[in-house]
Amino acid sequence: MTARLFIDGQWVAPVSGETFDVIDPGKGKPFAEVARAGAADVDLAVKAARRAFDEGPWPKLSFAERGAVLRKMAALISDRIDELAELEVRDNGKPLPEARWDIEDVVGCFEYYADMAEGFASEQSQPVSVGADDFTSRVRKEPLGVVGAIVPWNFPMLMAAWKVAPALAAGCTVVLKPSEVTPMTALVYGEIAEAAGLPAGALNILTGFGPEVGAPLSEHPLVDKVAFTGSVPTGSKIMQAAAQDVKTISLELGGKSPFIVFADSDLEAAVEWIMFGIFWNQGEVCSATSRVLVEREMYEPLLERLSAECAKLKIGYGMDEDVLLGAIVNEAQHRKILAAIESGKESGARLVCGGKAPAHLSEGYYLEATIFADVPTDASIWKEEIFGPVVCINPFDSEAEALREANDSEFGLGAAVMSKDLERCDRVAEGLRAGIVWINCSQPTFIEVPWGGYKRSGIGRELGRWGFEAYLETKQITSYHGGPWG
Ligand code: TXE
Repeated sequence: MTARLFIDGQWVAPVSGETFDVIDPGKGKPFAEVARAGAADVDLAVKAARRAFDEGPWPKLSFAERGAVLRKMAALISDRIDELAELEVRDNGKPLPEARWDIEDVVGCFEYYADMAEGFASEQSQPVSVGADDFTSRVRKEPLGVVGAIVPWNFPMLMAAWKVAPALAAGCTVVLKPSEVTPMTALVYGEIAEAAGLPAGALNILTGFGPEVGAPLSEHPLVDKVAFTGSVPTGSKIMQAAAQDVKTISLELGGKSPFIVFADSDLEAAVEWIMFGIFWNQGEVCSATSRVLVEREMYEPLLERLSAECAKLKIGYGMDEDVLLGAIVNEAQHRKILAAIESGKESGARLVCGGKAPAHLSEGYYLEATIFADVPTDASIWKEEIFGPVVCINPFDSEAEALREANDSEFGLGAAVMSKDLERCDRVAEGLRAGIVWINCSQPTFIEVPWGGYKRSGIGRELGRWGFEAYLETKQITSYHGGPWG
């Protein structure tokens, strides 16, 4: 599969014959070479997906038949968990146990949508009363068409699964474009698709760069929907490209997720969830707990405890034992985070701990766990997504102030609230303008519930039945029984 694209069930070289290196961020060195697709390959892949959709058999199978193929894919991925987790560590830099969770979640995602497809067949035709005696209507759910799935580098195989599994279960055909930064596990989907007996063209995989593959894919007139996870500027470009042909889109974009901690909270619980919320996956998480608002009484004690915990975090290569903070995904992201830290220092915020690359690691792209306190609310580190192990913490004096500060953001993906007063938690949860709100925790993600953001954090929802219906069209079929048919 190396340096090949997966198009129409075949492993093929890109039209240009070009390749590019994949870097292991934990070592800062190349470890693989993949094909560099371009617009010509996009055209071939989209046409293969179009043919597979228009001529079948994939969209014409029953939901239950497709469910069975997805179940096989889940089993095949499950058989390769160890290998795939290691590949994800080398590609992305995350610690091995976290990479294992990712792959386990990939398996869970394919199983979940296999179940959903199998249980969905009976829902295809529901009579609807239309209030006119001579008419009956029924509503059918049908696959939406050809999907361009464009995914980022923070959870490479999992973000692809969130799109590929429900899209295939629904009967769509897919062109998957992984991030150029982490293309390796996406290619394995091609092997899994072959082994599971997915028909040729139902899933196509193109490795390559955003402007060279993502842009022509989102502009291609034969694509019906673009499903995207990534940055706001790229999401906006995709939305503009999709507008040309009035394509359906779903966008899961950035965040600057607040966590409100009231002073009646258990201090250790707050420490645990904040540490997890911002340092899990090196903080390269769209819903990361990047802004913490702490009721003043607890502010200094919490900062002290968090700083002590940061000092204990083992930073290092993702394959090494006990590592909790792995490598930043690449040099560019490392540079971007360091620049954000510099701007934080210049803003007058207090650097509580971290703020630089750890001295003991001479190769790879590592950063210390970093905490800023007393952050001016107009500083860019308070407002903009950093996408790294950097948390900003400020005090508050009243519930109303906390809610106002939490909502004062152009983003609205995740948010969290912690208090022993559960009524207050519910009240605050309802007041938070975000698509995902956690009470007394932060980050746990379940496949059964919708995932997506308010405001600039995106459009549409993934996961659960919402993430399945996002790949279905809704058709009414209305029959007249009056006149000669009466
Ligand atoms: O994102 P891009 P990048 C944020 C995070 C990070 C920043 C930049 O703040 O620092 O984005 O990361 C493809 N048309 N997030 O540059 O560009 C690209 O090849 C179509 C948040 O990696 O959004 C990749 O496959 N596609 C985020 C995908 O888009 C294009 C996760 C995402 O890359 C394209 C990652 C174009 N013109 C980064 N240009 C989250 N919400 O989880 C690029 N791409």
